[in-house]
Amino acid sequence: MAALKPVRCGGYTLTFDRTLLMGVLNVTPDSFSDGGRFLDFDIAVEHAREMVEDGADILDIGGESTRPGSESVSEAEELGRVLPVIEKLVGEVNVPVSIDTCKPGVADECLKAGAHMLNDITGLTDRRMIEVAAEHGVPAVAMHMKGTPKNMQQNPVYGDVVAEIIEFLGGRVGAARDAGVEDVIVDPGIGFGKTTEHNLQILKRLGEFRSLGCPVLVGPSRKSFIGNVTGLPVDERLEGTLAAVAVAAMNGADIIRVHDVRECRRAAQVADAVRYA
Ligand code: HH2
Repeated sequence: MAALKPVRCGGYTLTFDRTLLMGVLNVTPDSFSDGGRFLDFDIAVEHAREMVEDGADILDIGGESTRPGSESVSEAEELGRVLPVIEKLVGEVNVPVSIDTCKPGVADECLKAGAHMLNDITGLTDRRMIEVAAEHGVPAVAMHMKGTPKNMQQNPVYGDVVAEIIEFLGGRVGAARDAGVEDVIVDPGIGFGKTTEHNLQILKRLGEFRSLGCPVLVGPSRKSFIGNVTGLPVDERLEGTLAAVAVAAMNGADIIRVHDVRECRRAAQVADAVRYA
């Protein structure tokens, strides 16, 4: 497989000679694992700084929970949560800042404020989202989801889960590139319309997503499949997350989206030592 070309994010360049970590900052009252912890501006900014110190290569800022069963919030509400934090962080941290949203209006405002990357859990299926990414010249993450957060966990069925997701993502990469988005990052969307078995297959066969020729991002952190395997609640899934990070790195992840950056950095370092040995 040809080496991936570096991805430019504003003044930053992501290179793929080790596993990169995207640190999660949820400025929400209701995210599945950390809802309410970072709604306060000062606490959110402090946590972001800590993640950078701990080794985050990218920060991903979200203002709307997409946990199973969640309801959408208004654009104004979402912007009110994320925009002040993004404005503050782009001026002071030394890593790219990504906006995690499925609303083109939110993406546009945050990119105008200086965010460097767009993360769309709806896979760039809204034409306007592709246009926003192209207009700002930023890389865009296209994530696969079956259904919507409200209904996605109601008996998701696939033939070959990996093949179906690759086909979907291939279409989104083509559409985004045709509209002028230079760099698309693909994400199979762990937990978004998938059973535990589907998520395990995705991690096991992650290398197959490299056939798309794009960087592969994956987000296993603290998710239910880890709870289902270990029988543990969300606040006791760190060790399971570390195992998933090591497996993802070994199986070809380029970027892993995580909450516990310090611990995941250490796990990824060891996995990378083996991966690149
Ligand atoms: N997972 C979540 C949110 N955004 N983006 C990408 N690209 N990939 C993911 O796997 C992914 C994502 C869900 O996790 P979290 O943000 O912690 O929870 P919530 O949606 O409840 O805020």
